[in-house]
Amino acid sequence: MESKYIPEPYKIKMVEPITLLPKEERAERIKEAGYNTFLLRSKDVFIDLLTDSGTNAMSHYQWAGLMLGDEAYAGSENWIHLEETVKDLFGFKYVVPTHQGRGAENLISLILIKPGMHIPGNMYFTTTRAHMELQGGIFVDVIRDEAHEPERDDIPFKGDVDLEKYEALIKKVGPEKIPYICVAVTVNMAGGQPVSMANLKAVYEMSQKYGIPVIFDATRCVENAYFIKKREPGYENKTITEIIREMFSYSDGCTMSGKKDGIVNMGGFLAVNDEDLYRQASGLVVVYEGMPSYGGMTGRDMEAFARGLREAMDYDYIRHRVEQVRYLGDNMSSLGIPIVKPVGGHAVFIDARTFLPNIPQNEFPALALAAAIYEQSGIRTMERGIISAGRDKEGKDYYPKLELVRLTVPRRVYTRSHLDYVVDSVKDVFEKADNIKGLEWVYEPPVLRFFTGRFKPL
Ligand code: PLI
Repeated sequence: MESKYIPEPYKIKMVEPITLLPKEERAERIKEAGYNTFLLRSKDVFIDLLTDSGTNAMSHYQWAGLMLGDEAYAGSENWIHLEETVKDLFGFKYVVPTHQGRGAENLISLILIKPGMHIPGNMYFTTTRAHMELQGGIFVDVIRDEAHEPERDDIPFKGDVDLEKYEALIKKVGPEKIPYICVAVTVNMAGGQPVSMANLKAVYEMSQKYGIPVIFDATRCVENAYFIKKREPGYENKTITEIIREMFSYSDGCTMSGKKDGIVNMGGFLAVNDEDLYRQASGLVVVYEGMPSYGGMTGRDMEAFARGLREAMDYDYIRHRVEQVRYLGDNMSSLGIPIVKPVGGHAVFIDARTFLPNIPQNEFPALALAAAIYEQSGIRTMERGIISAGRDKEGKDYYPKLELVRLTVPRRVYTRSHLDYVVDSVKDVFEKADNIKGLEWVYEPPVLRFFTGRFKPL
């Protein structure tokens, strides 16, 4: 049965042509890219589902805002607008701008993490954990167990922190060895799964008991708020803005990549309530990002970001965004294609272990599948499995339970017919899955290896 589709709550006034290369050329391009979809040229991609990061379409109101860019080195009006917007929407006292999310992750890690400290979180994210480890920190996964089971679709908030795991860590290492807990709303690597309000509240209460700050990764917080409205009793009549306000009242600060739920192409921030933390971050931002009144963003970027954050709170917008992703997932699932369930907020994740049962994890089934999907259809997707997980301090590969291919839907970019083409194309690959071979390394970079690593078929 076909899933219901909500019409786009926008009309198109500017277009960007896309082309589907002939099949032989696609095979050549992916080979040249070392079978890594990150290394394809954008012009060779027909439908780009690599990421929803910075790939959003801005509204006419945001584009109009670009013309109001105040490019002063200090004290830009657009910064004041962005700062006021963040304080108003999220309720924090202090905001430090950064060029994107990882700039904010760098600042908080530099300030709070000392070598040997443990940082609990609801599943790792690549850049977040990399910054923790660069400061000598040890990331500890405290997400509920079911988040690692792609088939489990009976859990509405698969991103929740497991409070027992969290408390066990506190008791084991001592609260003084935990600089903060990082709570991602939603959880990207678990398939875009949300965290419930009840869990956010409980995590905050436990953290306060032990004197541990709670830092949210707010990157996809609006999608999380939508899921709370839809799935958590008591929130059905609340606005997205009210839900966001309550969510962040259970935290001491956040990092945010504006490139996702900020509906912009570039931008980020760190927001906190503690004045001393703010002073330290303002000192460091000058070294790594730029003045505390731009942090690596242009004035026009900041204006678009402030406007994008407000637009993201609109119910019609966020409903279409999340339901569009669900439409893609439901239609793939109804054909028997194994995906992570329930479908998350920003992407459909194919379970590559089930799709390609004959390829062992150390032969990179998820990347092999991503390469095959490109070759079949010109659609670009992303590996989220063993390659993304990287190696530990001893140089051993992490073996994540989830070996996934992410089909990430950019905001306000593609229409229903694009998504239907995606479903048809993945179905074609699924029917010929036996022909897909595993891969081996040709070049492995030392950090964040998935971005630039190169491979060849076995
Ligand atoms: O790409 P940045 O530096 O603006 O943000 C880093 C970042 C932090 N947290 C989370 C949950 C992310 O998803 C994230 C970036 N995500 C990317 C690039 C993605 O493709 O999912």
